[in-house]
Formats: sequence, C-alpha cells, structure tokens
Amino acid sequence: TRETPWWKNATIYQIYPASYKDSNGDGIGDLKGILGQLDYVKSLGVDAVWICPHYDSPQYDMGYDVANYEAIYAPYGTVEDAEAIIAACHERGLKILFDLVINHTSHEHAWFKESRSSKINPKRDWYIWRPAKYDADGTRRPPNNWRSIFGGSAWEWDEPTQEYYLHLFAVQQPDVNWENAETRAAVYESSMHFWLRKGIDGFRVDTVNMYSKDQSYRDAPIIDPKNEFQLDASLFCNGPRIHEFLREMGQILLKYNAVTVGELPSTPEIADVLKYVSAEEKQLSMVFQFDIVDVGKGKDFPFQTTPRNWTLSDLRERVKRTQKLSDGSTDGWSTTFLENHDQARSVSRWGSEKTPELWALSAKMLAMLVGTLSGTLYVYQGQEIGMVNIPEEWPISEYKDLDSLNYYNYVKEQTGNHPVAMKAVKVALAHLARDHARIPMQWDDSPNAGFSSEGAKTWMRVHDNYPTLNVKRQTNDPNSVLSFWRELLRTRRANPKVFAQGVFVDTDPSNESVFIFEKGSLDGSQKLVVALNFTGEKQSADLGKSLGSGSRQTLLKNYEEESLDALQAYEGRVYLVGK
Ligand code: TEU
Ligand code: CA
Repeated sequence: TRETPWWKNATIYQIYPASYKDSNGDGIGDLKGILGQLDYVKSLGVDAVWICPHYDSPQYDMGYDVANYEAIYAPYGTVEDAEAIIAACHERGLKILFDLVINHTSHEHAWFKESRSSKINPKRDWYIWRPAKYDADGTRRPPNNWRSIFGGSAWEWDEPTQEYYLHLFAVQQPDVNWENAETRAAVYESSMHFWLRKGIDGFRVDTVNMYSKDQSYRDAPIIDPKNEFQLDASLFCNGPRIHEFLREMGQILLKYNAVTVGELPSTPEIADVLKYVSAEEKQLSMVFQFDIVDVGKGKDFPFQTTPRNWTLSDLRERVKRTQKLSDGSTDGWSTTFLENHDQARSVSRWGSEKTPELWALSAKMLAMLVGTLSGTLYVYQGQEIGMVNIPEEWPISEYKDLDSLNYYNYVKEQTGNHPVAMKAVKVALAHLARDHARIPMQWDDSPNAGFSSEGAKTWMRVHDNYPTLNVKRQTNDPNSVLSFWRELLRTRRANPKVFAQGVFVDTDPSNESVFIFEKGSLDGSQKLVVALNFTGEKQSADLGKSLGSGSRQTLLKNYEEESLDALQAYEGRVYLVGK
C-alpha cells in the first residue's frame, strides 16, 4: 500500500492578500503583512497556506485578472517578498500554495496586447477571436448568445481589428486559447515553472474545467427569455480536450511533486469529477466541488436568493454526494470547505447572529460539520473567529466586487431603478455577495481592527463588530470560537482515520432540524458519531442508536451538558466510538 500523501490529512488555510494585514498603512493588505502573521497561522494547527492571487494585475477582479505571472502587484510587494514568504512558511513546517489563474489573463497582459494589436500578429491565436454575425438589417451581433459569468455578452467587440474576443468572466479577462500548443507552453512556463522553481508546494487552480471549449461555439439554449444572453456552463465546462490538457499539466506538477486543488464548478456527476482527481489519471490532487456552498443559491447567482432559502435535507444530500469522492470507494480525493473568498460567511448563511451566544454556538457547530468530513480541509481567513457578513444597513457603496455591482446595475437598468426590485437585490447581496468574505481581517479592537494603522482608509470598510469580534479577544478566551477551532484541528490531526478519511453514513436522512451522521474508519475499527442542531431551538434526537453500548469518548462539543435524547440550540457533538 502506498503512503498517504501529506495533503490528504492536511488542513489548508486560505489567505486573501488585500484583506489579511496591511504592513504600511496604505489600507491594502500586503505580503509583508502576511509574513508578520505566519506565527499566528502556524498556531492554528494548519499544515499549509493558500494565498489568493498576488500577481501584477489591474485588479478588475481582485487579481484574478493577471497582467504578469512573474511579477507582484506593487501594493502587495515584490517578488523578494513572495520568496520571503515561501522561505518563512517552510521554516515553520508549513507548505505553501499559490493561485493559478490561467483560463484567462488580464486584458493588460502583454500577450493580449499583442494579440489584439493586429490580425496577423503571431499571438493573435493566443486568445479566442471570432468575426461578428450580422442580422438581415445589418445589426452586428456577437458570434453566439453566451452570457458571461459576470453578466452581459461573453464576447467583446474590439474596434481596431473588427472582431470579438471571448471572456467567460469580465470584459477585462479574455480567455486564453488553449487549443494552441505554443500558448499552453508559454502559460506553463510563466505561471507554473517560474514559481515552482522558487519552491512553492503547489497551486489552487482557478476554474480548472473551463480551458477546453467545444470549438463549434454553438448557441446556448434559452433558459432566461428576458435576457439577450444565456448562461449554460455545460457549454464551456468539462470540454472535449480538458483531460488532455490537464494530463499535460500533470506532467509538470509530477516533476516538482506539487499538489493541486482545482476549482470544479458545474460538474454534478461523481463519475465526471473522478476523471479529474483519480490518482491513476495524474491530473489534479483534489478539487473544490461547489455542491455544499451553493445550497440555497438561485440558479442564476445571486438572483432569486433569499436568506434561509435552503433545507437541511438539501444540505445533507449535497454532503452525502460530495463525500463519495474521499471515502475510499474510488482512487480519487476531494475537499471539505464552507467558505472562501467567493462565498458569504458561513455563520450568516447557516448559523445565527441573533445573540452573541447563538453566534458562538453556531460557529462552533458549523466548524464541527466541515471539520469532521472526509477530504482535505480548507479554512478561510476569519472563519476561525466566526466572522460574519457585512451588516444589512451598509449601503451598496460599501460593496466593491464587480460581480455584485454588475448584478446591481443590471437590475437597475432592467427595472428602471424600481424600488421593490432594488430592495430585493440589496437583500440578495446582503445575504450572498462575495464582498462578505473580503472585508478586512479583524485582529484586535484598535482602530481599523488591527488590520491597518489608525487613520488609514482601508480598501473595504472594516466590520462594525470588530471591537468584540477579533483574534486578540478570542485568543485569551478558552471558550472562544478560535480556541474551539484550534482544538478541532488538533483532534482532526490526531484521528485521521475517522476525520480526514472514512466513510460518511447519513443515519437520520429525513430530519429537517438535526444532522446526525457517522464516519466509519476504513478498517472498521472506529467511527465518529456527529450530531448537529441547525436550529435555534432545542430538538429531540436519538443518539443512543448510533452510539451503541460500547466504549465512547466525546471529542468535541459546544455545551457542557450532554443529553442523549436532545440537542440544545445549535448544539453540536462529536463522539469517537470504538467498535
Ligand atoms: O471563481 C470561479 C467560479 O466559477 C465562481 O465561483 C465565481 O466566482 C462565482 O460564481 C461568481 O459569482 C474563480 C475565482 O475564485 C473568482 O474569485 C474569480 O472571480 C473567477 O474565478 C474568475 O477568475
Ligand atoms: Ca499595504
């Protein structure tokens, strides 16, 4: 039998550079800031960090629009600072992953500037250019009806050369033409080899299933008749050559023994996920499946989303489905996570902010959910202290994400700024916008939450609750959310056979209030019994059945008292049961 690779039992901590720690008072987080917090990161008990894009970028999409893979965005620092972080992580026994954003580049990347400069430029074919279509009356139309993920047509007309280019995301994020082998080689060299040679341990791979497009570029079916453009992810996700491309990338990764976690949206079938993460295939180490974090979102995120628009059965189904990838039934592997920089805060979505008590209880209960599931565990900055969404009262001017603002402006245009519609958009954004994850990290109760210096104008507003919700305060409190996370990570590390690994069994499938499940070790010697109350009221529950009469130990809990036939509001318990 092969040895378990380090990353399977690992916990990986995600850092968003703009909002972690500002070292020079300009209101923007930076690499020196991160460097200064690595002892804190280590103290959490994590094994690795993943740093979101810190490359040179005009920042239309917070660095997911890279202008130069081999340079650092100046406000974040320099290549030397990045090298210092790599070294400092390794000194502390932490691995380090960078973000790899190569489905598209920035429109300011030198490659794109060349590509758009003329139809005969040698790099013309490095991006996806198509001629216009014309109606009988001569009206110019894009090559097809695809809608971009950030709204509007997925095609942008380029006046100088009279063609459209494809952008699945923002206009400023032109898609790279992966069909061109020369382009792929240049991408690998600049974005991967450059940093792997500097010693990073791997990549989080952005939108990993979108590189290969069906070359027919046929129209998407009309699912939203009110909209001129249609979003059908199946037309650009998991395309015909994707696994060929990833095998090619996989060869590079093997050479450096690098780990990868790929972002895998719109891939509901387990068999399709497995093609990416099967060890045999040597493509990716693991993936982010979005089933769980998408619960309660409208099909057309963030359209038609209201708070609490989800049921426990729905959440449970999604947990069950995704656990299949890491339960030993295949040679694949996946991840467990509830938050990242694209998601609203988990406590605000599935827990409670009604009282400080319910807030802490539900943050710990959710930690017990994500922290007991199989797969590599990812924790997003601030999740370990239970940070919550932007307050509902904050005006739209506090939102900075282009996805949020595009959506807001779209509804404004469509409805002529109708107050009812605008209120609904605001509610949806206050619930699910990506902005919630991007406000500054709350370190202490000093002005600007210790994120930046006093008097600095931070790039996003600091949450009003920082005087009471911050790292410093929780560090000194053995009952805090932060202390709970540390204990959870210690416990997970000590019991890999039933935490990071093991077989998930849903033992109470129709319960709409309490989520009870088991995690059995593959050798059958042990199991976890996990019971989580997702409501703010006491609920009856039959734990005796799962616990049996053998030996048992309570590993984690968020209340002192333990009743076997009831759970208090947002109560959670994790038992280890010997068989
Ligand atoms: O996200 C890709 C993605 O498919 C989505 O999660 C997307 O962010 C969401 O649906 C938009 O509402 C990745 C990055 O994580 C994200 O921050 C970038 O904006 C995006 O790629 C483009 O690079
Ligand atoms: Ca700074």
